[in-house]
Order: sequence, then C-alpha cells, then structure tokens
Amino acid sequence: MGKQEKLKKIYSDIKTVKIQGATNVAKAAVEAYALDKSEKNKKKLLSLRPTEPTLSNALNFMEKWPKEKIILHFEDAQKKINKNVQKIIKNKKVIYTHCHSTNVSKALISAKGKGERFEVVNTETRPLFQGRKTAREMSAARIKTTTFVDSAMDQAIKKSDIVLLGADAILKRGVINKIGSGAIAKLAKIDKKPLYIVADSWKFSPRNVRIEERDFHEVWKKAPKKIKVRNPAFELVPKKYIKGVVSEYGVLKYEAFVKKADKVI
Ligand code: RUB
Repeated sequence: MGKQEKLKKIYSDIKTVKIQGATNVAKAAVEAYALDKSEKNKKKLLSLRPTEPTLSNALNFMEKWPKEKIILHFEDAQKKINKNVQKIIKNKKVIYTHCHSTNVSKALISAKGKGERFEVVNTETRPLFQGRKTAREMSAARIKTTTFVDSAMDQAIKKSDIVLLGADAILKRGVINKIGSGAIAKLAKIDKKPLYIVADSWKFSPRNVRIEERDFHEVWKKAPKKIKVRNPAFELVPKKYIKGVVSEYGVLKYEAFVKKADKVI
C-alpha cells in the first residue's frame, strides 16, 4: 500500500469509528502523522474526531518526540493505570462500565490476571454498540459479563458496587465521555455508587472541546423526512459526580488531577 492509500485508510477507519476510543484513535493518528508531517495532514487528522484531546496532545508531542516515545507513553501509562485500578476495585464484586474504553478494559483484564475476583455489567452503547466490544473482551478474559440495553442503565448500575468510565476529554469542569455517561453519573450519585474516571492524563485539555454530533443515519437509517434525528456522540459528566480520576498519576481527586495535568499538558 502506498503512503496516500495508507493515509486514506487511517482517515476512513477513524472517521467511521472502525478505530475507536481515545487511545486507539491517537495511536492511529500518530502513525498517520509519522507518514506525512505536513500541516495539511495534521489539520485533517485533528478534524476527524474533534472531541479527542489525546489526539491533539499526541500530535503536539510529536513535534519534539519520535513516534516510539509517544507509543511508549501510552504503554507506560496503561501499566500504571492497571496498578491503580486494582487498588480501587479491591472487594468490589460487580463493576459497571459503558461503551468501550481501552484504559478501562485493559485495567480490568490485568486485574483479573492478577487474581482479582469480580464480574462486569455494562450497557451496549447505541448506536454503534461499542459496549459489545467491551463485553467480548471481558468474556474472552474469563470475566463473568452481563450486558444490558442502554435504557436499562439504572438496573445495571443498581447491580454494581462501583462505576468505572473512560474519558475522551478531561476538562476543568468535568469529563466528556460517550453519550449516556452524564445520565450514568447522576444515577450513580442517587444509588450511592462511587464513580471513577479511568484515563491516561493526555486526555486533559485546558481548553473546551467541541462535542461531536454524528450522522443521524447511525441512529435511524430510513427515518421519515419530517422527523429530526439527533446523534450527539458525547456528553459532560460534571466533576461533582466524580469520586476520583485513576490515571498514571495515581488515584486523585478531580481538582488534584487537573492541577497536575495542567502543569504538564
Ligand atoms: C469511546 C469512548 C471511550 C473513550 C475511552 O467513544 O467514549 O469512553 O474514548 O478512551 P468512541 P480510551 O467509540 O466514539 O470513540 O479507549 O483511551 O480508554
């Protein structure tokens, strides 16, 4: 495959969510930027998933670091996240999660490998069903897994002891994550379930991000013309609902995480 073809394939795989999740999107964009370090390519990559600071942070770090150092950051951060997640899930029998997060998924698989005993409940995450990807990964790792439709999220949360969500963007006012995450956070609060964000620090952005609204055909292919179909991909989890952020920095309170990330990113 020639360079242009490779680039086109990466653009398309990111845009169509074949490559999904903040870390995977950023890694693919790093590969694409290494192929062509032009401003045009950078602009194009940044436009593909506007709600992803990991993507923009990684491309900015590439101005001073080689590609290998960027990839090493993701691997190193994940190892630390795995250890830190293990601390907060001790004695938690049932863990609830939503959508698919590489940071959450890998941490749970690692914890299982280290002998932690727990099961997972999750929600399927319409319209693109990334929750099924999580369920498959959990099940392949021999973690007992139960999947619910999104509208049963209250029941799923009630069955859990702790809620772990990934993040697309960590802002000063809260976290942007997959649609449904805001409602999950409110229900977790009412049901008194601790909610932690599990995320690489490169998800931090000192600036606001645009919430991506995707093509309505993902929701309803042949919707009658007069019906307006909305498809917002992400939403805010206000910081007041978040018990802590589990990152490579450790398990920190929201403000402490932001203070630290703001100095580095
Ligand atoms: C994925 C999503 C995930 C974060 C997690 O949305 O909202 O929670 O991206 O990031 P989408 P990571 O499927 O639309 O990309 O995978 O880095 O943990």
